Amino acid sequence: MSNDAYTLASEAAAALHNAAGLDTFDVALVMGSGWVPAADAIGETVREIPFIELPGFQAPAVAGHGGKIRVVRTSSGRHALVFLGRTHLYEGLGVDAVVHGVRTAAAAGVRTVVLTNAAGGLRPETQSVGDPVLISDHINLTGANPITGTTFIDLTEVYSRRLRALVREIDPTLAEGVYVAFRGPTYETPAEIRMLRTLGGDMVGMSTVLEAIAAREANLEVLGISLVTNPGAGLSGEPLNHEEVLEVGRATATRMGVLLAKVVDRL
Ligand code: 6GU
Repeated sequence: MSNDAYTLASEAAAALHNAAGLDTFDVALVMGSGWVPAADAIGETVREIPFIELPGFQAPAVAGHGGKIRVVRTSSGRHALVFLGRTHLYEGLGVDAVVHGVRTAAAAGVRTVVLTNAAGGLRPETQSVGDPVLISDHINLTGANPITGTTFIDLTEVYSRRLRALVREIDPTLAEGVYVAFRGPTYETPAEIRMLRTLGGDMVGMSTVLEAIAAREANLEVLGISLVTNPGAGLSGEPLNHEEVLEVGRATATRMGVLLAKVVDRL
């Protein structure tokens, strides 16, 4: 075992190849809160491997984050690694733990990663609760970065234009937006939400951006999709809670699952 984050990801990938009995995977999907119920629609389960059986993975701390990798065979015969749960920066395990899944997927041979999340909507004028929104770009306000050292990485097109166009061919009604990430675990104040609207944000959450950066470092093509589960604080007058995030996920599971299944089949 090694302390180096990239070596640890290679060890996890080897364990994954072993456990799955496959030597390559086509795509990885990270299912955020609210998205786990949609996972069943992606394809047929080949195997499930609990995170705790793989080097470097942590058992998730939060309800709605399942804590295992499901190996799925899609209807077109592709193999997907479906991460049922992710580690968040607010858990305090550090940035390497947050991006370990993406680095493991890259080391396992994946070329494309689909990052999903539940997000607060910053544009209630045009967004409805339960709408998926394609992430066109992000603003990283977590204060963290998965890359250390002097490797300068271009982030001009973190979220692949090609993949966004492909998803809009499947569902032309989908909007695009800029995802802003805070560290959490608090939701934002109404003043912060007003700030984010001024800054050009469209959705706000606590995940995805660090994984997307790590994926670009590994040269993976990234697709990001937010499920808007509630308006940001102060926009609706209602207080926010995690249970409502999960409830919107359950209510939209079929639509999100069908969308993801079509996406992975067309990659
Ligand atoms: Cl309003 N904020 C953050 N940071 N994460 C969320 C959210 C809001 N709604 C769902 N997830």
